[in-house]
Amino acid sequence: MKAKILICLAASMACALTTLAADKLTFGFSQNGAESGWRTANTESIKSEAAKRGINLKFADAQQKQENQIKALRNFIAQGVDVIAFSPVVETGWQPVLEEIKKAKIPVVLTDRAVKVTDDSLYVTFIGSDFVEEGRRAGEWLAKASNGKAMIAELVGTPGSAPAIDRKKGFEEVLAKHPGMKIIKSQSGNFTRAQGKEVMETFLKSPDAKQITALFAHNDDMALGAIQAMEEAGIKPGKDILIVSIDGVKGAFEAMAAGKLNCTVECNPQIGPQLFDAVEAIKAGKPLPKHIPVQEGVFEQSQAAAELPNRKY
Ligand code: GYE
Repeated sequence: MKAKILICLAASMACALTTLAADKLTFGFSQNGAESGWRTANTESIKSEAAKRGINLKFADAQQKQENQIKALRNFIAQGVDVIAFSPVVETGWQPVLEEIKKAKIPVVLTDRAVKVTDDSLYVTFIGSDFVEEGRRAGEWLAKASNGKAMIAELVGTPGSAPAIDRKKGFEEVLAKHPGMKIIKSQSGNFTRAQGKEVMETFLKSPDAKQITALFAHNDDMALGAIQAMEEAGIKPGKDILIVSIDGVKGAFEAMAAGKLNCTVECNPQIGPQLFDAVEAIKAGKPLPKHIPVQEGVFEQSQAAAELPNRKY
């Protein structure tokens, strides 16, 4: 009798386990790269949340190349994943592959960066920050800190990417209200520390280098590279040149605590929990808003030491 019960129990457990395995959601995520501290934290947030929820994550890194990302998306279609999400490296050129995904009836979530398409039914929702607002926040901080007088060098993000386009737009909106603030140099550093340093070196070698009083970097990594270039050129970052950047990574807080960076505008990469809430809502057939914003703030030097121990990325 006992043996029979045990056999029954074992059989139903096995059955429950197979159902669980069959129910396990398969999720394809195409990350745009590994270019910055922000990106590393973003990948970590998505991977750890997938593991926590027992989601079968298929992860692909596109190394900041759209063609790699399109290949990864087509692979996800071929594998018949339940949901696809991706962080699009650039804004344009997605319509055809999104149509292929729609034909395959796979729901799409955009994370971090938005796309330009004529048909917004090609994705369910976009989870990400308001990059124009981040640019405005950086501009407003600089206007205040410089009393509306600044000759600005700008380190632009990846060309054609939503954060590069929108941060510039928001920043320039503020400049339009301050005739004493001008961008006198502007070049892309592709969101990396190495290229941020290289471009700053060229800025500092140009004949009008002495005019630069401020730096706006579209992300912290490029600002950190530029700080190195300034120090090597005998310039005091954060003093001779005011520096404002975006992201709020740990390295930026360390640089602020050391007096080398003046301000960072937060852009929160920890979107794993919001992403999988959305994925699970889609699977449960619940409606979602077209844009799910991410919460973030602005931090100055005076707050850096106190905030540093709280930084998770
Ligand atoms: O600011 C930058 C990264 O898309 C918000 O991409 C993201 C940006 C982030 O490389 O560091």
